[in-house]
Amino acid sequence: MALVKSIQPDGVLVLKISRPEALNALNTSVLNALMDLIQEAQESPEIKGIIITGEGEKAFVAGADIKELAALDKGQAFELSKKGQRIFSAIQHCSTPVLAAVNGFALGGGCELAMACHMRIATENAKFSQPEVNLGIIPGYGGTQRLTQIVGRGKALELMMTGDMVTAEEAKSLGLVNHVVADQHALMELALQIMRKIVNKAPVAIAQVIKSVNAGYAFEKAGYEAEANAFAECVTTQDFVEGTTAFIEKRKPVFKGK
Ligand code: CO8
Repeated sequence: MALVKSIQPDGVLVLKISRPEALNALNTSVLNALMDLIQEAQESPEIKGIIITGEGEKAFVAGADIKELAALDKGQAFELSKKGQRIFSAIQHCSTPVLAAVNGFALGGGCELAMACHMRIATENAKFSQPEVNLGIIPGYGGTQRLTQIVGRGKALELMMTGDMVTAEEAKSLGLVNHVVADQHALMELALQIMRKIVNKAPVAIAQVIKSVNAGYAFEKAGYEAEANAFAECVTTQDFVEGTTAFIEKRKPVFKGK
């Protein structure tokens, strides 16, 4: 099972993405399971809070599954981008609070997943980036919009154009992460502590905080549409073939601008 769920005291659901052989990369089956479980959790009166994390100490999620992406044509790329955007939007708009406990690499779609959550905490070894340009593509699960909202336009453009990784401490100074802790044990402890604090407040008030904050971003629909179209456009290039092939062959890509 690529997405493992466990219910903790106080009605906190922990969703653990578990594909350690691919550093927990998001393939279609993980995305589908995530959508189902988020919807189920939101409708369940027993679930009061949700924590999303990754299996192991190395990765939260190292991105979309590049081997799956490599086979996409333009239409499929557009559809997959829209699908991921819908799922991550369901997380952002979930009336049950959702916290990302980032236990290692949060790259590409992994960083986008963390940003869709209502808040993020991370271990010291966590690293964040939008490295899609190394593959000849761009973020396609809402990252162009959410990274810009969280860290501001200039820094978001720098991170998306360089593909640079930032450490957990740097991410905290950018406002991308709320708290940094030493290790995975401390991470789950803090995640549960924050969630317990929240779930003991008035649930209707919590849901209304989420709704009101999200209402301020209702204008961004055009940005998501532009992102899905732009992602699909990138998939038609030779640079995308070169970028994904180079990753699979474990070498540096040579881009030609076509
Ligand atoms: N997809 C698939 N497999 C992956 C991924 C991934 N994103 N990341 C790592 N893996 C696999 C590796 O291929 C490797 O498998 P194998 O053992 O079979 O060769 C295994 O995980 C371990 O990885 P490494 O050997 O590379 O481990 P290292 O410690 O040397 O490096 C890194 C760790 C730096 C994290 C490296 O694995 C890496 O750079 N990974 C890719 C990161 C990346 O580029 N992520 C972005 C992907 S694109 C994306 O997320 C787009 C989102 C929007 C999609 C929209 C859809 C339409």
